Amino acid sequence: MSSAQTYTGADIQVLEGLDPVRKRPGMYVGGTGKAGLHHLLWEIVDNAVDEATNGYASHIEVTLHEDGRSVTVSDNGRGIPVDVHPGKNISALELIMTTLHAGGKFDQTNYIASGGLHGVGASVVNALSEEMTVTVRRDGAVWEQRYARGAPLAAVRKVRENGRGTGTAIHFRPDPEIFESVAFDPEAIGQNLEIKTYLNAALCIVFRNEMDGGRREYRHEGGIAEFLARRVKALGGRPVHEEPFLALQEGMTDGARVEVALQWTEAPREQVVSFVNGIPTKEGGSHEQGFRDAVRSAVRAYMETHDLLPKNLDIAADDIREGLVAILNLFMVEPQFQGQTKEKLNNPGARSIVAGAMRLELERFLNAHPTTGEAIAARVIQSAKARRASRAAARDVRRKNGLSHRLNLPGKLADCSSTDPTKSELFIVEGDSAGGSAKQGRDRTFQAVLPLRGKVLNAEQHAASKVRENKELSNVAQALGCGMGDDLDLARLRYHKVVLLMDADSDGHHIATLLLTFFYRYMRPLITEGFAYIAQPPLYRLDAGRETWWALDEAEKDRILRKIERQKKGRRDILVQRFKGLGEMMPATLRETTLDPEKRMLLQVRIDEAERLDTERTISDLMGKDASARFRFIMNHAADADALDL
Ligand code: 0RA
Repeated sequence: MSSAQTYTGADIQVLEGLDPVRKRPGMYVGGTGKAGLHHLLWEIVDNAVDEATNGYASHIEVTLHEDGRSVTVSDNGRGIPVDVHPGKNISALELIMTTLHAGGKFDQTNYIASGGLHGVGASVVNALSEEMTVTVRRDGAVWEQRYARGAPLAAVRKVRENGRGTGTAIHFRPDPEIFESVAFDPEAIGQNLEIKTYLNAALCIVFRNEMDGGRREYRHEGGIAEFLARRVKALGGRPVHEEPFLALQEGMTDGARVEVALQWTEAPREQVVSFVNGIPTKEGGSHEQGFRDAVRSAVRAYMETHDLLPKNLDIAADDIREGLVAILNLFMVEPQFQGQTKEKLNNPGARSIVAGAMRLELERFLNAHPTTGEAIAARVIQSAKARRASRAAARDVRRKNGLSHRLNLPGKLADCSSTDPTKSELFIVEGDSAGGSAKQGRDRTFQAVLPLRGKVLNAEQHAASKVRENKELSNVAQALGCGMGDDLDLARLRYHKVVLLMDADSDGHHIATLLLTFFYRYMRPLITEGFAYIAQPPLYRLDAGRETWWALDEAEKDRILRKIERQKKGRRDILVQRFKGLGEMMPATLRETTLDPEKRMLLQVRIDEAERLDTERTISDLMGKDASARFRFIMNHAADADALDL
């Protein structure tokens, strides 16, 4: 391998100019929305992190400036070379910043670049920035070059002699002509930076937010083991064994490196968080396949050798993975990404690299820790049994449905007469008295009402078998008719609008959150396909003369009051009434304000697939704090959707 000293500007191959980037930005950064904007930053951060991963830098600073739309990333690495390219007569820095693909792939022996979307190079960020300034400390001096929309404003200039140390600082301001919004999200930046420090245990990243004067320092010496512990805690599932499995395999084919941390929990599903070269692969890919291969065959082999496989119980791959929480990080050269957001690894070889690196290690670990091995085997058997039970129950339902599709509906459901799901609506209502109002106020030809009374289980904190046993949730599932989990079949969904109608108080918020958590975990397509809604019953009624107004909240009530006062000059004859709950509302009022499609306003619950991982985190993190915080999350997402049925 050539050493740092032998690197010169001549090593950089010139490929092409930056015009294509500005013409088709989406091709390079995956879009011109919020995600694309942030990819610019991840690209620059990844270059600095690469410098750290390769052992040349230990400290990175990211500053979000006061305007909220420009950023500086600095590191104490070797500094981007500034020497002049002999044939070209321009400096290496300028070539790197103004030439497509010259970001580091020019010579693998010199510099292993991070790959994929983030490997497009700093030049892409430059092309899509209104303004960029690179400052390099190197060769005993400080150098600088400035650019506008990718074009240098002047040659590289020496700012100062006697610069101490080495490093690179890149300041850029994304181009509002390219991006729909240029406002960076401090929350997203902080999360992304923190993950980098889990994946590089030696790395320290400081994040300064000049918008609010905040300063965060991220450093996680425990690396991915610490990351795993945090994921397990956030998911709220108790671990079924104490010691996590940790593995690091280096020096494989093509210099690949695989790092894994995993632990089984009581949580009702699997969560693998995977990365390639420290870059999140939210859509999975071949490395995750290799990981799953290894887990499946290691656990199976262990259970076979120790005679832990029950007779007459068929163990599926899904049973082995239920409750598994894992972090997987693969380092490899030239990763290829594909998929919707270019976040899926596509190199076929990665599957066997990861499987080969992990399988024997995991089996050895299980054999060396019998208590752990047995606890894991017991967890696998538990989920196989639960799956068998729910299959049987589903078969039962289908059989009964064959006789009469109404036979198996919950007794409390007041169904509608329409059997056309596209025209039918189900209102899930809290409490019998609100249920009564809704039943009287509805249009029974197409609106059904299901009152809930008992406790709705938190689907986040209980195993699948417990969730299925919960009376209220199984009533909901039966009314919907579409099954759940593995057996979900949206074609059987009986209502294409599933509307949560809850009181506007904290209990109501709590129940809405629990129901949405249940949908999210067991009937996710109900949300992603846009069938879930939240009704908005009014909190206030205002009467003045013969006119009536409804207000959803305090702020709207005040707005209406001001309006009436302006018109009528004085508030003497205004009657303001606050509803304590839905049960207190007259059926006709409920119909007029909340049920009637001509007059109501429903919020559609929607979760962007691109935000899925964030949502996972948010749901898990929030299901333990106070109800109002949870509801804010739900409403924020609901409010992202366009208001329907205006
Ligand atoms: C090309 C070659 C060398 C270093 C870098 C690029 C480099 C890039 C970035 C981007 C952010 N921080 C960076 N630090 C370094 C090797 C230079 C040498 O051989 O000294």
